[in-house]
Amino acid sequence: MFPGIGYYKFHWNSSTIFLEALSKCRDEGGHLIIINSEEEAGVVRHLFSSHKPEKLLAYAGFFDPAMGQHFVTIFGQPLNETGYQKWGRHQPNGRENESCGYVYEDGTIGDVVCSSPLPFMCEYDLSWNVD
Ligand SMILES: [Ca+2]
Repeated sequence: MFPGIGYYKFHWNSSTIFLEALSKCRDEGGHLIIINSEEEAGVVRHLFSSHKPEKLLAYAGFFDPAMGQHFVTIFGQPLNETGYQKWGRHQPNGRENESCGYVYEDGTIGDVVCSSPLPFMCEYDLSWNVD
């Protein structure tokens, strides 16, 4: 729980493909993390540094559905409207074969092959445990 930002669950020890990560977050009542601010990127950095996973990237809630370098969130919002679009060095670089989004330990984002076994981060609305 990060006051004013949200609830997060870092499945840091998972080796999960993108679609499975997507449905696992949904099953838990949340969604794959979508970063909307520098503060939220700070949460990502914090979660990585406190868990120290073997793999330093985790699936996030955006992808490139047409594989044309037009990234949108899992809710269909263009990535450049989310308030945060800080790509890592040389990212996105996937062209046709890397169309799923991840967050890196430093809070930057990138694209990766959707069948890569990776950790993932879920996010929950702040009202999650209220009602
Ligand atoms: Ca990439």
